[in-house]
Amino acid sequence: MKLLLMSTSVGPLGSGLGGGVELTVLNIAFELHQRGMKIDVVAPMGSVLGKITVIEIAGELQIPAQTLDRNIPIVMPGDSVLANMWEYARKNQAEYDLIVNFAYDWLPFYLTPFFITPIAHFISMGSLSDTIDRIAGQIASQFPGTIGVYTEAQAATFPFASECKCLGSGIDLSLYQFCSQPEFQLAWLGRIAPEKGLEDAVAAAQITGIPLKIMGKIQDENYWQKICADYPQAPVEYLGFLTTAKLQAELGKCKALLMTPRWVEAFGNVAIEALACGVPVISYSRGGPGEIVRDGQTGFLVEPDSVDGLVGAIARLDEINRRACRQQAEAEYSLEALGSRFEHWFKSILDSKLAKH
Ligand code: HBI
Repeated sequence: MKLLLMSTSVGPLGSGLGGGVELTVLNIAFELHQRGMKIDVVAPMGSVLGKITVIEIAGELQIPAQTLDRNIPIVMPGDSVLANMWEYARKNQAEYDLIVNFAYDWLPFYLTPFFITPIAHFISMGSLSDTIDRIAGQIASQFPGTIGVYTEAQAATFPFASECKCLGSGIDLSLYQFCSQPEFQLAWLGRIAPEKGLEDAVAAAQITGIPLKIMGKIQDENYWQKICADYPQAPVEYLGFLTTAKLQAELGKCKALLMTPRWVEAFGNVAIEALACGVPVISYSRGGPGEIVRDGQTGFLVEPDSVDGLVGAIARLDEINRRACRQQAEAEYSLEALGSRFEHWFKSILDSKLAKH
């Protein structure tokens, strides 16, 4: 199978601006390449992806959809990297059996009927805009089976929920070391932006007095500065946007990962990174983490937006067996399992395409 993966349009792969979907593109590309498929990735200038061929495209990045209101008109910069990426796809489509879109934008959906090569769309967030809901719904009914998502909870946010294929996620477990003896610290991972609710984790650190290690890309500087101003005494340390090797070494030393999503987190790749290190996950029971964490077994699910709930769960961490966390990651979130789910999805699209002719 020859695949062309069209990356997210909000930042180069490897920059962290694309959040969890960067990891998904990287993992799918590596795993399917491992299986002997021809994989090319089209992404904004500055993207790096190891041994996988990346076609770097110039142009202005898209505005992150989660920063915009639900019902604004479609916005595209003049020299749009997204438009340039899809111009490349149009010109080279004949070389590929399937094109896979990972951008959460109107254009790729709109262009789908104009292409000869079939296009699969992996949607990486819950419903954020009326225009995406509408155009993706049209594609879902015109090209059944071509919309993929992470979780049921994410699918449920869309009017076309029943048309979505739930693919879950996965990571290269060999990159994550199990740690049985944590230090007196907690972790928070992710893009530092309002929808991630970091302030609640900082508040919980202040109440419990347990140091909080914060890792991830500062996407919204004002938001980060406000947290620092609001919690000057909180025992927190920002470690930066780390490589997986450094991230898992720090994460493994933590008593738990705190997840505080304000939105319906589509998946929460950071949750399976923690489990892979043997780190229990304490998360608001919202979105993807609600389908990942086995409450009381591999972490705790807490009433959304309840800092007291986080504090109560932190007090119960001794109930959790850290080995059970690693075992869940191995059972459910391996790269092999993820690769098979995507490969099966792609083949079902090609089979139905052939069936049409
Ligand atoms: N916003 N417009 C737009 N396009 C994307 O591809 C996009 C986004 N916001 C966030 C995002 N992608 C990723 O960080 C998440 O899908 C994980």
